[in-house]
Amino acid sequence: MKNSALRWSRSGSAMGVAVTAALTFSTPTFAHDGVDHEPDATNAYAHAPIGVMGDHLHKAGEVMFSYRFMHMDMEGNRIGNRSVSPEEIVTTVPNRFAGPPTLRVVPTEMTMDMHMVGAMYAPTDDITLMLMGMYLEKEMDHITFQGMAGTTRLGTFTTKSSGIGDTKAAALVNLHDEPGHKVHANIGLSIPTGSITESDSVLTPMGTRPTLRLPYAMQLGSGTYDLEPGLTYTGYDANWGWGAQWRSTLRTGTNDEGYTLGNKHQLTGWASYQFQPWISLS
Ligand SMILES: [Cu+2]
Repeated sequence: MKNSALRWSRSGSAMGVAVTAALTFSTPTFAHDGVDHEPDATNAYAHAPIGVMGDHLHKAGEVMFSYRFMHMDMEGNRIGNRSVSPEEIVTTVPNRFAGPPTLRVVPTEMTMDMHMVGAMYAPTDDITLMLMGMYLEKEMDHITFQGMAGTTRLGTFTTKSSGIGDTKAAALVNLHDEPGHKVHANIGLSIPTGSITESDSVLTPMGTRPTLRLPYAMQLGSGTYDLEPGLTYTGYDANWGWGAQWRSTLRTGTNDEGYTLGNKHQLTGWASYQFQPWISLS
């Protein structure tokens, strides 16, 4: 009963901040030949925004290590586009499970910190291999309402989960490369290294504090091997860079806990202007 009330019904406003650092090594043979002025991966504006994975290929022999940090914050609850208060939820939103007729525990805020460590290596000019591991810290704040009905606030509680997330492996395959325009395929696999059995103590409407399995959003992985196909286009001229990426996450099978997360389809576009060779705005 209480577990059902912990489900993150709809995310409200979401915001994020991100930082990234990357280090590229290339063997002297492949280091800047100086023949053309095409941006390579060491130019800041050759990169897409941080949320975009696998946006660039490397030249044969190049190795890149990267660290990215992302912070995401989701606050409030919505039904459709309308913001709803915790009081409205506990008096109107039906509890789909056994127990009180409406939800009695309402999530109010969720934050996630992601630390991502990545490595890229290009065996040839046309193929770049990627491996990425991540460490996640998640927190969710809730309000618990007293008893089976009514709007008396009993108290608040925060659940936490942290640990390694799913590991991503990918091959980026060049499909088209001419000055100013590049297209590559992303062939990715997400390996279920993240835990799906995280639990924490919750405050129930009866005032007890049992330890329960956390909802899907608070788990650290999907629990399934996921295929991540995609297509990336990048373009540039003297000072501008732009691009678009389609990426899907297709779950395979059912995880050990007997569920499968939904498939995801994302389309991202970006543009950036180069002020200095080492900084860009996007
Ligand atoms: Cu790279």
